[in-house]
Amino acid sequence: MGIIGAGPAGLLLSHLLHLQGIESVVLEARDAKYVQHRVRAGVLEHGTVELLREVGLGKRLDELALRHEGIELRFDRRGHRIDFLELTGRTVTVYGQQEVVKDLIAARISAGGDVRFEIDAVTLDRLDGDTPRMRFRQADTERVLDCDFIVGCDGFHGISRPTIPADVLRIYERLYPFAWLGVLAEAPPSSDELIYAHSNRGFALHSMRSPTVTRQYLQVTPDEDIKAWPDDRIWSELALRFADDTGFVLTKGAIFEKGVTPMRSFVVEPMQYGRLYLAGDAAHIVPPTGAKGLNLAVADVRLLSRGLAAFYADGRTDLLAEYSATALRRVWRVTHFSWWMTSMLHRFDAGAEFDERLQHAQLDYVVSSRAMATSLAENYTGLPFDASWCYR
Ligand code: RFL
Ligand code: PHB
Repeated sequence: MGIIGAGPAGLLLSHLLHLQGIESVVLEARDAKYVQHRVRAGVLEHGTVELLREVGLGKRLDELALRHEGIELRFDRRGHRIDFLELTGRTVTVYGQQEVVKDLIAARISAGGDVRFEIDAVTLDRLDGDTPRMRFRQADTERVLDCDFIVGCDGFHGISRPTIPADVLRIYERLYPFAWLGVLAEAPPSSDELIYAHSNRGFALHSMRSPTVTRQYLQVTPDEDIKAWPDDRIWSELALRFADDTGFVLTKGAIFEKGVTPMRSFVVEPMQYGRLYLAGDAAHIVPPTGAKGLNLAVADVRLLSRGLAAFYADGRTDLLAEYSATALRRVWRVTHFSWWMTSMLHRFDAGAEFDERLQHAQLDYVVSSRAMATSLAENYTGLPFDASWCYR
């Protein structure tokens, strides 16, 4: 098996295959340090955590992660709690993506796994034959690897998806007229749970990584110049957007990481071509408002590993043949949820008063209807892998 990309999708797939006795080679463009320190997602769904535990990756997670039983939606200077545990019996877990990646790399290394970093110029061919081929450059040497299957886990900017002939792929995309400015700060969380705040100055999110580190985001323009955001401006803007009538106080601290993330929804169909499969961000991107991207990558590789295990154990090809169709049902559910959360919580163009009224009506409904709150909670904590045939 050839796997491109040592992000969460590629590394977890390699680990799951190893547990089934299937060997894989993972090719990664960056160095190991970079991959382990890239700051991204923070929220793991219930099912993601259960899976990580089941496959022996729960030790550090259980020591370091924070269990969250709900979130707060804040608007009109008032907070409203959505109680996930009470509504769904499920919780989410706050654990940085880079910690998941560290755990995965450690597991692959201790099992003697073949993960190669700093690999250049990966190209793919013979995808429609029985032995798809990867060519790449490793330490200035050109190499060729013939595989049974290749899985593109190389993220949104990878080479796998563009290798598929354009007339085979259908792309669905939505760009949003804003981005997120994200910071990590040495500051204890100002709330026990995440706060999603809708304000007339724009959206803000209060999240965390540990009892001493907060992760916070501000809605900004897509072309925002990060230099225009010295730390003081970030803190005062966060304070304004989180302000409520109970005197909420935001604890400040030293900001040690800052970045701007554009927002888009993107889905490609199908997620397979010949013996090439796509998983994770290589096949789809969601805006981060629903905290779904990493969890969706995990769901893809879980499904794919089952198809591959059935192929190697019994020669079955049906699960592999259905991979794209099955994965896409969850992908579109999550795409809808992420779009819905994004649309409800952000500020769109000034002057769009009709839209603002609609957002408000929707927020009001979510926090006053048990049915709507349950729908949010069910999606946020993650639809179970076995909830019905369609989310297998
Ligand atoms: P990744 O993590 O992008 O990994 C792809 C890997 O492929 C490598 N690569 C190549 N390697 C070899 N040859 C090439 N030609 C290559 N091209 C690329 C890259 O170096 C990289 O190592 O994709 P993967 O594994 O599919 O994982 C997806 C997640 O990383 C992503 O969905 C999440 O980070 C999204 N996301 C969130 N997801 C959640 O579930 N919960 C969250 O709370 C959450 N918050 C977020 C997020 C993403 C964010 N950013 C920065 C995009 C918050 C933010 C701000
Ligand atoms: C994070 O902690 O990075 C985070 C939390 C919730 C989101 C997105 C990102 O919706």
